Amino acid sequence: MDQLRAGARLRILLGHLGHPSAAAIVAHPTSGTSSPASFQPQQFQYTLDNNVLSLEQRKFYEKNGYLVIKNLVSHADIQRFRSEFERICRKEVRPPGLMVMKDVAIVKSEQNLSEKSVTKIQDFQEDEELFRYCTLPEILKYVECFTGPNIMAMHAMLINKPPDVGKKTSRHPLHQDLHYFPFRPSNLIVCAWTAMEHIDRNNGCLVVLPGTHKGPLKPHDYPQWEGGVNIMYHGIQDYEKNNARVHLVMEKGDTVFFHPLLIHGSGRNRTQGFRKAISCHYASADCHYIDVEGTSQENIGKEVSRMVDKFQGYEGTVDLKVRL
Ligand SMILES: O=C(O)CCC(=O)C(=O)O
Repeated sequence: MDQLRAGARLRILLGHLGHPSAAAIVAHPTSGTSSPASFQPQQFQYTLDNNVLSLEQRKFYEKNGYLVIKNLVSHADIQRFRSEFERICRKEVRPPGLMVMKDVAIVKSEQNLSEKSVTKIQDFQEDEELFRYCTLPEILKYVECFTGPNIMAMHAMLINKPPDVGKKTSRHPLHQDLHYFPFRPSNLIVCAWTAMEHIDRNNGCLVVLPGTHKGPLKPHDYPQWEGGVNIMYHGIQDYEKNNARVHLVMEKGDTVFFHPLLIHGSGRNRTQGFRKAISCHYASADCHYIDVEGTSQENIGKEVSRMVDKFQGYEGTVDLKVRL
């Protein structure tokens, strides 16, 4: 467990085949059965038959590209993640490689690091307390339904959506996470995103376009929004405007698993609170890296390299493969 590959954040969470680690999960049947006699496995391309998801849950994910599991992460764990985030904001801990992002609209007024200025921390794989989220057995049990048993944690974030100061910069434009990932196949990648408090349209819940995981990866770029947009918050313009939108109202501990091609984003935070969620993207150890040069991902690849060179002073060039 926890093998770090070539200085990147590729951690094998569930040991190699035949050598499950302490975090490995074997089948945990939920309601219903996954393989009744009438069921044709070949009709499923996004989920695996490992006796964890019910047939209904599999069908839902296959059709919609996401699945919400209620009350999955304990309130005690969420409190621990929250406390660690606050310690990071107070600079009591500064794990190596951690990237701290600030909201474009409040970066000038809140120059000191604080819960008020930090929109997101990412790449917390060196922070033992936060990285525990990525290794929670209750999360991995579901991740395995999409990636299979050999799982790598590729990218972890704690998002602290600030109260919008009127410029709508707290919105996250509609996007597909695969834009940020130089590895494939996409069906063996999944995101787990856990609400750290009650989240609804008021404080900026996730909005998803069901079924869009069946489409291609679309070109992404910065939206032309008045008031600005946060760094690396690329969005897509070219999506079916008539596609239904679902706003995911979630309670503390509820977790949504979703496909990296699912178009999603989040709305403005109209409250005075800081809306928190913690998430990790996982991929099967069978995934392979691709070269993004000449593809629609070239823009984000270049941006990531530039940003890392600038902010972290790395001597060499760090590319998308290493950073995300
Ligand atoms: O938590 C949010 O508001 C959206 C997060 C998200 O979609 C992302 O970071 O890719």
